[in-house]
Amino acid sequence: MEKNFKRTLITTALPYANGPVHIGHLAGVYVPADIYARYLRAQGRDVIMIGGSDEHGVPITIKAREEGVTPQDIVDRYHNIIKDSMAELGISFDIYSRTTSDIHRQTASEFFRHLYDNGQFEQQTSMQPYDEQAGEFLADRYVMGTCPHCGSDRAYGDQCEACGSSLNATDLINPHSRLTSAPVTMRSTSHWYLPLNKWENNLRSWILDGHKEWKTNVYGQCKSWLDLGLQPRAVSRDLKWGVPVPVEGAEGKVLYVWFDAPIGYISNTKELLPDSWEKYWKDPETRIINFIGKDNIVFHCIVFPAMLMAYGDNYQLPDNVPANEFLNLEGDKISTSRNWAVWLHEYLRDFPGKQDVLRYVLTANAPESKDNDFTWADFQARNNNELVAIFGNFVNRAMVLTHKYFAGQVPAAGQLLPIDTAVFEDLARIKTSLESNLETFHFREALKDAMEIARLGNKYLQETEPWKLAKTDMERVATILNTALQICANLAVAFEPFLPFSAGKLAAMIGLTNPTWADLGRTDLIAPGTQLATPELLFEKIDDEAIQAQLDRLARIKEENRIKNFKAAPQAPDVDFDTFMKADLRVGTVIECEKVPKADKLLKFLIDDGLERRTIVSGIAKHYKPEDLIGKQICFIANLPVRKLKGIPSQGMILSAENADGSLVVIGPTAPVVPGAQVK
Ligand code: B3M
Ligand code: ZN
Repeated sequence: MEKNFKRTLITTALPYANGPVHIGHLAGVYVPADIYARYLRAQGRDVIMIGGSDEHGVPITIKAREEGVTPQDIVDRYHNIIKDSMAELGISFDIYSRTTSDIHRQTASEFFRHLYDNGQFEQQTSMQPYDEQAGEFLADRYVMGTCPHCGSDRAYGDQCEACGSSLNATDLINPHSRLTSAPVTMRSTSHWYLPLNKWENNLRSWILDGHKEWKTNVYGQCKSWLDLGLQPRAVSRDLKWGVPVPVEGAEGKVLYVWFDAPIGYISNTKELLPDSWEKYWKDPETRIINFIGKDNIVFHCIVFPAMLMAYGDNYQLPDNVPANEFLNLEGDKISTSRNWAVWLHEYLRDFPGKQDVLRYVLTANAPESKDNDFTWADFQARNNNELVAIFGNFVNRAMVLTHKYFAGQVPAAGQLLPIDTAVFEDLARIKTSLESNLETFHFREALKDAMEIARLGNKYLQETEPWKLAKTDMERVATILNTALQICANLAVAFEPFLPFSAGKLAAMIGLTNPTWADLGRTDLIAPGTQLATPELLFEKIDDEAIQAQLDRLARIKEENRIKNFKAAPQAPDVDFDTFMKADLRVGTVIECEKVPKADKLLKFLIDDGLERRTIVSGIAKHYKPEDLIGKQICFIANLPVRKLKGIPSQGMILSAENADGSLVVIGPTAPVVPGAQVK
């Protein structure tokens, strides 16, 4: 439901401070939120954008334990990396704070206490996993055991990473504690629950009747949650890291991370505006927009709104929650634990000064309505074929021609044809579409609109060919270049939300100061006589080597993961010694090696075996070039019956080891031995 509003509060999901941010976070949340905030600011609207790190929760404690440091050390490290890298990317938070701040702890604590005092919680007792040796309750993530679905013995109490099924700690076979390895027992413990069922009707009418305009993925997820019926949800945990439950007798209990984290939006607003924060949260003329990823929908559309309803005091609910789907990387799901990601701080190190290229690619490819894939080939193509070839090229031509014919001064348009108005009719049409896409969170389409302006500019110069008129009609050339430069100025305005660095550079080059959104579409943005700066390229080609370096890095990570995930096969049943000794294992030297025609797996060897030489056929052609094996010493079984492979009698079997990726490595002695040496 559209309403009149005076101000906008933009919130961005608070990233967990247990790792740096990656392109998935950026494409899903921070880049779109930043585009929107910059757009509203350029319009002179009252807007604040709130961000911060989510510094509680179990994964942070696990990481701290693994590294032998405190949870505070972990969050300090990642909070700073995240904060600095997002600032460098130009994400224009009005505040980027953290949930370990005093003001947050107080705010979250007070929020809980207020609900508690007003009887908004139910207390319930349940059986929870417990580690007798450590004397602690165990979060699901701290319980490990055998997966009932796939048999992996490394499943966690919330999920099995081997088969992907989500679990309860009680589903695991032989559950044991990750703290001490002790077997897990069950103990009863009491927690506070928010009865979501009590708010179900309010939530239904607020979302299902009141917000039909929400994105279909968001609306659909809410509807299926509501249709299933809501249950009370625990909002406290037995854990040492978090905001203590502010109730007597609650020692050793903290607020559940998903209870305190969204309150972080409120605390961070308070920290930013100690005197006026309330109008951003409690005035019905404020519009609240939550930018999040799809895995956070239920918390932002159901749980947090129920918390706000339960609190009362005029807290406003979000007007829109434009959640995005996921971005994959080179066809695989991005994963912090598998290091399968492009990390923002590493990108900024590897591509200095190219913030806008990443912003551009992530917007052009934003997973707005379905999961999307980031590939380095696409990154390079979009930079070279779009930013360089269209946007950069147009601006550069306009600049260079003005320097050539008018010594770099913006020419006055000729008398007869003051400005090419047809161009500006196109601009007006683009502006309408651009605005409507921005207002409705269709940032990919909005970016296409902005790019349309650059295409328009290129087409205009291509059709008018001012370089051909220079000898005969300088008045016409003046009109054309004035028009082209006004298009450049429009580009600086239109691109500011998307590519703030390049838009700023462009504005400075053409002497455009403090443009606002209202300037978009104007034909008189830069005055005749304005001196242009020396032309500088807005974008540069990205070469194949830079891309290859990134692909190599990903290939290395894939390899590392393969090794990490390799699980040795279970040991085979015993074989008695005498039987084993019957196998005649020997070392031989490869004299000849060649591919077997019409058999893509087979290599044919001639082996010096210290006797008469023998032929062996082996299925390793996919793993070796024949010439690389000639002269090598290899281990083989000498006394197998002769077997014909592709018609060739093979007199033995060459031994190889199978690597984690299925590749085969031939086995040989670690120092030269005489051909025919027996293996004992
Ligand atoms: N930290 C989950 C996430 O990063 C969580 C978001 C909190 S928003 C209040 O996906
Ligand atoms: Zn499993």
